[in-house]
Amino acid sequence: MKTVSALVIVDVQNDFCPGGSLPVTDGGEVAAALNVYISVFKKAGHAIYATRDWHPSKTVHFREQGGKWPPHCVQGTHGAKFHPALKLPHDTVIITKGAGKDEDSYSGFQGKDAGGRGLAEALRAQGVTRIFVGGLATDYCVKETVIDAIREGFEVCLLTDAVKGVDISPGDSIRAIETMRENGALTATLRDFKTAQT
Ligand code: VGL
Ligand code: ZN
Repeated sequence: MKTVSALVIVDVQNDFCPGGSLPVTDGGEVAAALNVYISVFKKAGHAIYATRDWHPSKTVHFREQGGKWPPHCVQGTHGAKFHPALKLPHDTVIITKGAGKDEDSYSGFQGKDAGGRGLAEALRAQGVTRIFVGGLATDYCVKETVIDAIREGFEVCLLTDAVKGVDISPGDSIRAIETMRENGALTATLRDFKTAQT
């Protein structure tokens, strides 16, 4: 079967970056790495997807309603916007997730595109069989997105130089990468793409 690739960028939003309400240390730095991947994938003619956390102001996901997190990525706020350093092409497919007040979800595969299609359905409609995943945060949304992608039958490659984690407990991100590998994810860095191109 023909392999068709896509780039899936997970939750590179202001609230997950320094200055935001749930900042990942150096979260903004993934934008620079992802911009290089964006141009590599664009040149190859591959589709680009970007997920966004998109919560109502009250949701079971937030501490005040019994969840785990301080408010973040509230719909329509500055914190919910993609980080300004991330150069998303105009035809990026935006996947919105966590929009329901009873939704305590992490995976991009629980999100929907502008037409209401789930991520798996949208990818399949474009014939995508393999996804390359980067973004925030390694130990939450990236991990859940990768594991769901494998469960949905996609080949998955984690871009380890384009992810950063929350690390509430030290080592969470490293353990998350191990878990993704155990589930069948491959890993790569930009260097693999440069050598593949020459
Ligand atoms: C995320 C915590 C809460 C993430 C989202 O994008 O990894 N983490 N909501
Ligand atoms: Zn969230």
